[in-house]
Amino acid sequence: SVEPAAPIGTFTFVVVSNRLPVDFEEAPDGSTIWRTSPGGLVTALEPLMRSSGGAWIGWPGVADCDVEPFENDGISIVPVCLSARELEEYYEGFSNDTLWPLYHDVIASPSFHRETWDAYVTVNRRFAEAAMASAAEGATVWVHDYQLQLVPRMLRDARPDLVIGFFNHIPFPSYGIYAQLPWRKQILHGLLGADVIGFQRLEDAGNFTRAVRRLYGYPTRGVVIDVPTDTRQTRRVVAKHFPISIDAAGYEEMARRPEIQARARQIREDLGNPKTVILGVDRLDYTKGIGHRIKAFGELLADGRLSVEDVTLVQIASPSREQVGSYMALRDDIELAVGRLNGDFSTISHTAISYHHHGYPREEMVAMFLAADVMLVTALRDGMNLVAKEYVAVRFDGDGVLVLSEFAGAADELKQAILINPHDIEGMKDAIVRAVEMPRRDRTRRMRALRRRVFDHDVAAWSASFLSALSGGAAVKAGISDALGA
Ligand code: GDG
Repeated sequence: SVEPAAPIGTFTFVVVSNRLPVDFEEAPDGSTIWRTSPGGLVTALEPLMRSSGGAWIGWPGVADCDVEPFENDGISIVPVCLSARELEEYYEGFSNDTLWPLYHDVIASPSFHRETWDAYVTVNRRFAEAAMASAAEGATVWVHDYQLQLVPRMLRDARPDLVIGFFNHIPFPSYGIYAQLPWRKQILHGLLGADVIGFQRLEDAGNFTRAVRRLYGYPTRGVVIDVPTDTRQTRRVVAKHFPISIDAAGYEEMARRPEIQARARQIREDLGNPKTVILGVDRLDYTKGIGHRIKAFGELLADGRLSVEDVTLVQIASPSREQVGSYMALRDDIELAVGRLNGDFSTISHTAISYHHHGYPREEMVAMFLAADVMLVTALRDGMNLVAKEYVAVRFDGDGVLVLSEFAGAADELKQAILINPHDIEGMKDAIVRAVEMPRRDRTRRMRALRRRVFDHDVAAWSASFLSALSGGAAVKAGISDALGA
């Protein structure tokens, strides 16, 4: 093997993501409390992290903190500290105001600022250095998402001994859009430092490979890209889709708990026992099509095709990126639309839209899924959309109708949902009415097929297939194959 040129650590499996899977909180007495934040990625990687003695590198969620590495629930946590200025430029700026809108087909217009790019490079380097200092010789390092696209190359240059994977959780845009990015070549170069680059959809992987051909002219064969090295050889890089999923059994287990079922009944009762409860659950983000959904619902009430006596729309909009200007404007737009619609259609006893700008505990989310007859996922663009899969996993009763945007990655798998184009308001209105009126037999038939898909392709299967593509023999050497059941 090649002699590592940088300091090396002791971990054979290292995960790098912008956010750590723990939340930092300060107790009233000034001491630090760490709370595990129950994201999908943690659930997916937890067993593997424990059995392989893995380390997780990431930002702890507060600016200017100075925290030493520590262990949480059997996982080693390595905090990367960021200043308030870096957060503004690297996270709110380049990640969320440049890359996020660009990669979501410019639904909002991306800003291009040279200073925020510089911060992106600096912060990516800090993450890469933390990863290197943790990774043992020959370790597997799995880097996540659009905030850290330069890390694979930084790792490869300093530590050619590492096996490097990258997974992009959001879409990768078509070349015509990607080409707008002033740093388009640097980002591709950064990603091509990985051995395997994973995407949600087949189309994302194709878009990436086409961009590599256009901007670098490297030869590609199917999922393989031959990347030239300094020594006039080529390195084989795989760019392939690995659709992410959820801990389906975990969701079903929660849904079967008597107290959660009781809570679901209570929710319906508190809403005035409408015939139909329609639900939307999203981060308050302009990619999620919340405004389009509200427009369609409002028109259905205005047309008299639905009535507030029978139908309530519950919209959970969890607070998100509240420091970014476009998100502040979005919140105003959505809340104006909700307020208008409720003003026009609600009665004293029936509210048209029950709107909540809150985050809820996961148990409460599961109870809402159980309480909802129709689930609306109307994203204008979405890497995957886990909410769609969670709804399906929860519905062990075989009931419930999923209305799903074609522009969410989940639509590639969840074919038995009612698929919609959220830009087509008439089409969306028809789909909602169809969902509300669907006979029980059809609901069950569709839900059964959807559930089969989600349970057969759960998050454990996702991480296993990514890591086996990454490793071939390397994961076996590193001793992480046992944890995968290989
Ligand atoms: C990115 C990509 C891709 C939401 N509100 C609450 C809450 N949630 C949970 C949901 C779900 C998760 O957050 C959101 O995941 P999504 O996939 O729907 O969307 P993004 O946040 O945009 O995620 C996306 C994903 O990464 C994974 O690769 O699917 O396309 O954009 O799990 O249930 N959870 C709780 N309270 C809330 O109020 N507990």
